[in-house]
Amino acid sequence: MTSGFDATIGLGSNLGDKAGNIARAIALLTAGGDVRLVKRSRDYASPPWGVVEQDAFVNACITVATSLSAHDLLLRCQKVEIEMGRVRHKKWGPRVIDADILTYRNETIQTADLTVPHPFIGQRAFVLLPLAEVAPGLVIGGVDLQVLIEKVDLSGVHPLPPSVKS
Ligand code: A4P
Ligand code: MG
Repeated sequence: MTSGFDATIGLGSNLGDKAGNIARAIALLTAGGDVRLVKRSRDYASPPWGVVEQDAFVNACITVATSLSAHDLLLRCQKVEIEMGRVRHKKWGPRVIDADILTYRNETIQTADLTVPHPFIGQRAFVLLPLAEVAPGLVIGGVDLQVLIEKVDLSGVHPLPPSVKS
């Protein structure tokens, strides 16, 4: 384990109760005890990236400590997506929940079903800003997270006030 966590995970939702979906995904990901939540970012509101004709997203990042391999962690993420009713329609299209592995230890992984670090981190303010909250000293592909943040368009991506549950 490095810096108290093994992996960073990015979460996104733009259907239904978006913040509620993020909270539920974190609870499900960490329910078994083999993936332990180390730190959670605030939720961020962000305009849709990639496919822009869709509803705005809520995004967040977490750091986790885990004994699972990167591949088993991916399977856990996919299990949670399925459990939450995610149906894959369209690349980059609307989703109840998306859970992506952003980094795993300081490994570089390039297999048919897993690319780590996640290839689009450097282009996505909705990943970089919450990631900086939970893993400020992170280096991604040899580049400091803070340097990546300086290069990206941050407009429209802002933290949401904590949701009040009755
Ligand atoms: N895969 C490869 N590497 C990874 C990884 N590091 N983590 C594979 C997770 N999965 C990884 O993903 C397709 C395949 O990627 C998986 O089968 C897995 O084996 P998917 O989630 O089924 O499909 P997708 O949604 O089309 O692709 P992806 O890459 O998850 O979508 P993105 O890139 O996350 O983009 N705008 C805002 N503001 N906020 C968002 O959260 N999200 C997207 C989705 C687009 N625009 C957005 C947001
Ligand atoms: Mg995904």
